[in-house]
Amino acid sequence: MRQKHFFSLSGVLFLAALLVGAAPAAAITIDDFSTTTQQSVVGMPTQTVSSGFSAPLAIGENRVLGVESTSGDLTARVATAGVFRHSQEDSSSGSTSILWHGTTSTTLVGNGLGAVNLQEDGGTAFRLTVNSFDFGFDTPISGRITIYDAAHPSGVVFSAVNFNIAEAIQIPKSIDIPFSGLSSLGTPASLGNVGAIKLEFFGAGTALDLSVDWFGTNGSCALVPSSPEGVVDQCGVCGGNNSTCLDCVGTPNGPAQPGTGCSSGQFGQCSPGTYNQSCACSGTPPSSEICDSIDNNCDGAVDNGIGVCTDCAGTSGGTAILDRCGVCNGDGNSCLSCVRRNISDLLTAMDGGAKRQEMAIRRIVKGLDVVVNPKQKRQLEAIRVEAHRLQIINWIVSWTIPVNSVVCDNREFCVTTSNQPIIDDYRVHAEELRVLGLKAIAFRKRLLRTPRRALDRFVFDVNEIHAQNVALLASVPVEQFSCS
Ligand SMILES: [Ca+2]
Ligand SMILES: [Ca+2]
Ligand SMILES: [Ca+2]
Repeated sequence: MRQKHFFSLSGVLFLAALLVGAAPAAAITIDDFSTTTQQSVVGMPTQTVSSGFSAPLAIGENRVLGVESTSGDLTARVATAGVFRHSQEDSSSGSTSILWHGTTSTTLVGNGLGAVNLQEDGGTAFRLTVNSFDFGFDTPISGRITIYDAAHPSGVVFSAVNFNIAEAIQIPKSIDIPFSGLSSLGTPASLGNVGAIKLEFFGAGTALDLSVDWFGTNGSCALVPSSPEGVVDQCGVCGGNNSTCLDCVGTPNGPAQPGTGCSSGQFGQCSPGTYNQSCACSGTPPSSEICDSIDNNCDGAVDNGIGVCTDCAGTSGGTAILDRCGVCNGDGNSCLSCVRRNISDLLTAMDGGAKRQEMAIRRIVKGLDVVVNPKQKRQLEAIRVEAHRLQIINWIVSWTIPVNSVVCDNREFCVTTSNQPIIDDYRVHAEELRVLGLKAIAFRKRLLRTPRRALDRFVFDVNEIHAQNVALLASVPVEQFSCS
């Protein structure tokens, strides 16, 4: 039996435990093993025995001790000193276990703890505080922690982590077993939805004594969790009563504060309100009913008690209302004075203009490849690369401007975004292309005899194409409007 339990899982799950400093820090407590009367189960050779005990301060308020002996005597005991002891005689093998599942029943109840969140206080590991371990004949003791997912009452979904204690312990020592070491043979159990927990120790054929003072996690709140309350309140306070994060109407983490909107619970125009300094929700007071499609006197009926109202279209009892522009039944857009224009032609011209600037430069340096020395060849290549780089930038910049331009006179209902940074960007790079063109002409002049007329033509091209591109910018709308 021991072989089956220990070795079948150990290959997958074995994890050397981390040994950390002495006294236990505050953390979720699963069990501190306090008890009023000693609880124990003893397994004689090849016996499996288990027994449940009430334990008001342990998780689930109960614990079930078990022993599975394959040879010799083993004892699992929770002593009144507040410790769990695993003891075995010489030549004994087998395991001891403690199961917490909210009941003294020895049949596993996979959701017996409710749905405990073992990470709610920031814990990252199980923590065992070991009071003593004799490590006789240098024989280590192995252990395993198993958590069962509360979504599966039969206990079929579980994850487990193995650990090893391989040193003599004479003064209390905390051993952290990281949650990250949990493995499962199928669907993993959720650390946030734990319904049962089991701790086991496996003896190894020799006399052993292990004394454990405390079992829990390494989180920040040393309380025993209960479901659904947990150990941390809604305000994030360990053991708190939700009182430290109340809004002005007494809801934890609620939105109500003086000055925020609220509903007064009344009808009509009296309904929307604002919390005042004493957190009373005050809204518009009732007024005499008038024909305006609003429940002015807050009695739950619109335009009542004043005869038949005529709407803005002159219809008796009609429902037409004035829009924000003062138009009866209007769509609210008539007063915006928006002009919509598709400027894709303009953007195409800007894009093409940048390409023409690059092409002019390529014409200037044409034919130089055969007359340059290696150093000049690098300069020549640099001119071509830079011309192309600047062209690409202005190509992208051109199409950053929205193709559909909307310009409105009435800014009251509109949000505007400026196109000026884009325009300036294009202008800067167009000028850089012009300067690069003039530099290319000077470079050519140094290297290749070129007729005066041809040089003048290059200069004219460089300046003229640049001037045409800059002139296009005057047609780009400076602002873009978005009206609702
Ligand atoms: Ca204890
Ligand atoms: Ca009314
Ligand atoms: Ca009214």
